[in-house]
Amino acid sequence: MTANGTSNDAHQPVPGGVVPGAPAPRTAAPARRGPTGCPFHPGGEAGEAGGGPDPRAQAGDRLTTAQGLRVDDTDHSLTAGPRGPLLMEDHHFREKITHFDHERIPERVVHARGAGAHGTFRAYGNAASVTRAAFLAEADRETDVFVRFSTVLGSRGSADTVRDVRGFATKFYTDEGVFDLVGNNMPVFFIQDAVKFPDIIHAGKPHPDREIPQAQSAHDTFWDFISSHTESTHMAMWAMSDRGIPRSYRTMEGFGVHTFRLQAADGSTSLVKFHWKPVLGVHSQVWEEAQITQGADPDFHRRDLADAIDAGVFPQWELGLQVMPDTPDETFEGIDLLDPTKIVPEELCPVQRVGVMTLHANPTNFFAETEQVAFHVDHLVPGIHVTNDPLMQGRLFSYLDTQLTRLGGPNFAQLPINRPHAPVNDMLRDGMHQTAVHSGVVAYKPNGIDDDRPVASPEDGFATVPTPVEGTKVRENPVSFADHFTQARLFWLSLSPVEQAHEVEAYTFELGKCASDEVRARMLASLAHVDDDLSRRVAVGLGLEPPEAPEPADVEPSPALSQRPSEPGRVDGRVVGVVVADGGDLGVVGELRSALGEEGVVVRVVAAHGGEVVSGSARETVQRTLLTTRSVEYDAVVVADGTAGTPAGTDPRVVVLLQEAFRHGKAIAAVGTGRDVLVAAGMPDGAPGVTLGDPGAALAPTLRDALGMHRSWERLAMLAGT
Ligand code: HDE
Repeated sequence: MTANGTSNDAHQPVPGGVVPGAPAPRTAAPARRGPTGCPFHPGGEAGEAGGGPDPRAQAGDRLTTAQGLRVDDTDHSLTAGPRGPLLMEDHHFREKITHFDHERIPERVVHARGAGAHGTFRAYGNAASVTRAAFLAEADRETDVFVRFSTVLGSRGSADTVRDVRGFATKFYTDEGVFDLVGNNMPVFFIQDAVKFPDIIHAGKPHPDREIPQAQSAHDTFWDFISSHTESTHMAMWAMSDRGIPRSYRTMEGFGVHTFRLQAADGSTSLVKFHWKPVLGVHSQVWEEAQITQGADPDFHRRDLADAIDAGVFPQWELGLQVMPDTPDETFEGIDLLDPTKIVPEELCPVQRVGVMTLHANPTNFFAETEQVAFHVDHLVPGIHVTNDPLMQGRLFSYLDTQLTRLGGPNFAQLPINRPHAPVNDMLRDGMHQTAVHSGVVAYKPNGIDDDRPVASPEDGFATVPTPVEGTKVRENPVSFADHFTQARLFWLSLSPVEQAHEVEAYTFELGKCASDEVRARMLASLAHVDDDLSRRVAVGLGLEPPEAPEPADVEPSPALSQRPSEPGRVDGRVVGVVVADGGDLGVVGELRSALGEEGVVVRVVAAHGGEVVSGSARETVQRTLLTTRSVEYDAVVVADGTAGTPAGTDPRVVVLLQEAFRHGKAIAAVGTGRDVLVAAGMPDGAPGVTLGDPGAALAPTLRDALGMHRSWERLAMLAGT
């Protein structure tokens, strides 16, 4: 044990006289205990190293007070007689209620609503030429991660599927310390300077008078801000696109947004943008579906993530790097790499995949892990460095600062979810909620008492890349930050016609919810700078005069920005709902399960009643009734043979289910007389993505491909009139 006390050993007798001048201890320190009374095991915590109960879990099978006192009765307060007043003496009542009164901590000021999961990152090894960060550079090295996905605007209890930006924050517990990649599912940001962050967030949050609307951008203050800060136009285009309403966290891309400076072992540096590429492809809901989901299942994304992990369908993303030369002007192909409202199109600089992340475990306790996890842009490891992007610079201050309030003091790094998986010897001492028991008397440098330990590591510690800094103190943007529309136009022109129609619909909806004529007019003027057709179509929807559009910029579209797949992708965790009835054909359920189950497709039985459906000797357990389900739960709907004329086939809710699935571009199929149910629901004959008549086994390949394309894009095009 060193004098500054880094040992974890329990029951270590402290030898007297080791520290000159310190009083000689007479007794050994007591055995250390976890927060719930379990002893720590030597060499680590119980449950982690040597087995035994996890010291962080509740211990024993008896109800106790926080002091470990067994409780005789927790259902009756101590009163002066059965009808008398409560007595102050009731220690159990006071402790229980006091603790309850303080159960909440402040929610995150942004990104309050989220869900997390544990996993592993495995490096391919090809990043070694770019960074010395071992977790990226060494082939097959595995690093533990915790990821938290989130929305931005809503409160902790708001719905998952609102139109919003999604947070995608990853904590890598590397051997060299924690690295946090605190990104979003969109590659650009609304503002170029962090000093405006409180303004954009105040504008996006509910109006302060009535606290309405919750978790929505469709209101005056948000669009007042966006239309007054034209640098927001590009990001707003992303938020109004299908990216603003993801199908699942599992089908979202992630972006580090800022340009980082990476340094290789030989000292060479590059300017780099981080990307997460979902193995399942990038997919979204459609707007009506997202709205219905907000009511039918506000926990849709949280549930989807947890269910997938529970089912062993582990979500995966590949980490990608766009590597650009570190030139003095920090630009690439004319794009200012310090401007967080700009992307570098993948066609100009390909994304090189350098590793894969697999999420394989749900949190044990939401509060302890997902709520208490503390990310910080400044949690870096050797080989990964920040740049002068003014947004990034501001974030370097904000994340540490916010944790002090949210997690109640400076020791949040000691919370189990935030603990590094590398030795910590920081000489930070005391403070609220100190859980380390530092021994020794030395907590300063230099020191002669403990051989000047701990020592700095000039050879492999984190050393800032020496970059020149010069200039006059000013409050102004670089001139190159002034172009606010070219990349917004690039985004628009890169979308397929269906995606463009969704974009128009989103703007028309959002501005249609604004009461201020001035805001709507200003926003239309902004859109006219992006594209004449876009602003005209939105103006028509709003019933307003389209503004004059300036001469459009000449831009090359980036096909990589479109979400429309060119061929069927993976279908893991996709859900097929099969509507069945007593006495009808139940065989289709098993046929689809055996044909699609191996690829991770979930087949759910939907019927008019709960329990089981029975047909002859066949029976199937019902997973959803027409009362408990809604179309948004399915990626495809099948109506089984023999359903027509039954309570399931004639229930008006089946009509709603099918019509919604139809409008949302989902695959629909009917077997045998199931066709009559489709006809009764008004499905047009021969509509794209609607399959009639095939028995289950023959249906499976068609359904598989349809699920792999995510939607019937032809049907969506037909519905959008494009
Ligand atoms: Fe954040 N952001 N942010 N942000 N951010 C927070 O930190 C902030 C920005 C992002 O799941 C807060 O711990 C400023 C960009 C994510 O716990 C806070 C600016 C990007 C999360 C904060 C930005 C992000 C946060 C609130 C400058 C994408 C959730 C609670 C304009 C690259 C992390 C907290 C989690 C959270 C400040 C801009 C992503 C207040 C000042 C750009 C994913 O510190």
